[in-house]
Amino acid sequence: MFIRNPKPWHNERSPVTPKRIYFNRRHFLKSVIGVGIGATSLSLAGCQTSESDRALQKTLNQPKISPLKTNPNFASVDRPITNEKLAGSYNNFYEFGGDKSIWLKAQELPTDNWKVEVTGLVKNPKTYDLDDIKKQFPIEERIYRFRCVEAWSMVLPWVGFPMKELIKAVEPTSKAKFVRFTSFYDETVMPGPTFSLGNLPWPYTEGLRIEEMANELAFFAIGIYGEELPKQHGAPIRAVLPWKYGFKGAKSIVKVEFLAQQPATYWHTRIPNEYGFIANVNPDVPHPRWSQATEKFIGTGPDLSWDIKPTQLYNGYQEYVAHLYS
Ligand SMILES: Nc1nc2c(c(=O)[nH]1)N[C@H]1C(S)=C(S)[C@@H](COP(=O)(O)O)O[C@H]1N2
Ligand SMILES: [Mo]
Repeated sequence: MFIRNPKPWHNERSPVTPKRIYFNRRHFLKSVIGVGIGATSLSLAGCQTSESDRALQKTLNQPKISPLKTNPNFASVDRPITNEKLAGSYNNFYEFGGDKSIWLKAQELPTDNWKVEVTGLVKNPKTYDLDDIKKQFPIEERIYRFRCVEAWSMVLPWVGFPMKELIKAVEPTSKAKFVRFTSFYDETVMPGPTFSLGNLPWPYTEGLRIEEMANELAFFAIGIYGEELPKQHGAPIRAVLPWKYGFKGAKSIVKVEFLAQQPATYWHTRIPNEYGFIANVNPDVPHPRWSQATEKFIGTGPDLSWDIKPTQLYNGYQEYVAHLYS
């Protein structure tokens, strides 16, 4: 029911839809998350539960992660946490399509018996399953700002563990200078965008310099809103890098490789002049097709309006990461 006819703007070469278009989708979003928002809204109070809303809610009902401890250093930010239904119905996951409404299609992602292979230039290569991960690493909640390169933002409560804990466990050798994350890919369940983006270099890959990965902020998420990750958010494990644009945070990771050279990554390979490898949030570096000086903090009101906020350098996380780039 969320299928739209291809429009000329679908041909834009972007991990993303041009913002003037997708911010006109408020009515669509409203129809999907009407009930969650309606609870706090006079105009929508007591409104009917639609079938799509129930289907969405079902995708968001995941096993609780417990015990759940919030890291006191990341217990809040300067703005409220984004509505769960908005965050779970406004996603980028190009394997399942080129628009924001992939949440239903993403339910095809097969997550049973998930394995993450950690390999490359490390002393202790290991293939982890989800139980290993939950047992071996200190799982905690962190509230992070989230900034997409498309100039919208949210605040999301992730559950997971710092990437530096994985570094400690596998011990990269002195030759390891970079890490590459590879997302799950299976074209039989992942149709990709319906519009043409040219030859896409699947699987989705992203990467970091080792010092970036060892930073306090770099995080592997296995949950959100206190529960295991819904598929549309990149179940069962994805990267979260709050000082970088959202596309750096690869979803549904199956492989983590430690490398000597900077790896080719998905968007950088596809459109190098628009999506860099470093991709730190920076108000002074415009995207070639739009400014990054401000952002739309979405889902701030009962009608899914947004606040325009000035973009912060490193998304407000200067104290943690500025030294990496001096
Ligand atoms: N495998 C994969 N990971 C991905 C993407 C994608 O298309 N495929 N999109 C990225 C982009 S552009 C963003 S903004 C975030 C969105 O995460 P969310 O949908 O959980 O908010 O995921 C990132 N990780
Ligand atoms: Mo993004």
